[in-house]
Amino acid sequence: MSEMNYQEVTKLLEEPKNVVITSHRNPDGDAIGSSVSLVLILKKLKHKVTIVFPSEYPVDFEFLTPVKRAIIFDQTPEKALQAIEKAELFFALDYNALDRVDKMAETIRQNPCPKILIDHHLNPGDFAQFVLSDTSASSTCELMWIFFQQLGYDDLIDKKVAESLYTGINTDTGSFKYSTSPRLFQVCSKLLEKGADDVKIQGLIYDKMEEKKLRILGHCLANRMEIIPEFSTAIIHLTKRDYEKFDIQRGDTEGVVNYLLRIKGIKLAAFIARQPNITKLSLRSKGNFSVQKMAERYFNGGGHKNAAGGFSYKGLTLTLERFKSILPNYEHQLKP
Ligand SMILES: [Mn+2]
Repeated sequence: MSEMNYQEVTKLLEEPKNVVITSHRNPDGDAIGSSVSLVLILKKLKHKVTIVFPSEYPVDFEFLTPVKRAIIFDQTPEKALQAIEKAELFFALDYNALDRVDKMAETIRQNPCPKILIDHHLNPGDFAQFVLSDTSASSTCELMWIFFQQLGYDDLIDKKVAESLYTGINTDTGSFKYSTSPRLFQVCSKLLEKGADDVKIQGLIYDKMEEKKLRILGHCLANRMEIIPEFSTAIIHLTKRDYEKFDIQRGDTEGVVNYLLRIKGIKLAAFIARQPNITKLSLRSKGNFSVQKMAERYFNGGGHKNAAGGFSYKGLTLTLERFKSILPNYEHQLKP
């Protein structure tokens, strides 16, 4: 692995090439924004550019239109692998290791073409010859700006490129709630100078909830929320009847559990819902309390320290009882 050698990269990009851009499984705003910005720039330089994602991207980001032509490995694996085999120059954006691209990894390894990695996660892998890795960066999109500047491509950054980069920065910082820095705001200032319409982009990303989803959220908060102050815990549960009445489909209740953590003093939040054969739990926590351990130990699950999930074969009432009965085991950590 070597650092980014901009002179060599400039040379690589002088002649039109078959370029493949990849990002991680379940591509998010940063993965999509960085990939799209690079497509737009490289097309101006007459390269043939293909985005290959391991799995589908959220339709929410289709306003960055070049993403619609991305090849999705899960949908057309042969097409994806063929594109990677034919690559003369390869980009890995927003991921640090080949295990993030699953079954595409071997084909990527076997293609001897030059590879460029741009990423902000810890421990960048050694599969790329050129690496721009900065864990202090908010996002890969912030690093794309620096990459383009170092290559002298400032003139190629137009409104569309700027809006792609803004999308990744906005989503990876939780709307500028974390991972911010003086440099980030400088970059954003430049993006706005390039014509990025930040208000429009935020509307496109966030203000698109279906009426049904907001009504489900309202029902959860008004009728299904329970607070257990002595254990700093909040619970929302949904019954089988709720699912029928509100015609709740997969994804309709996503994010509901997070609202509980907005309540002052709440350290543990649980969303418990009756599914056809099991009762599912989504757990969230603040600070040091590990819902991962709780999910592993009591609910056949796992995840991360502050976000985990699990299930029980018991019905809703029994699962709720069980959840409440284990809270005293965590009294030290959960007491206000
Ligand atoms: Mn990212």
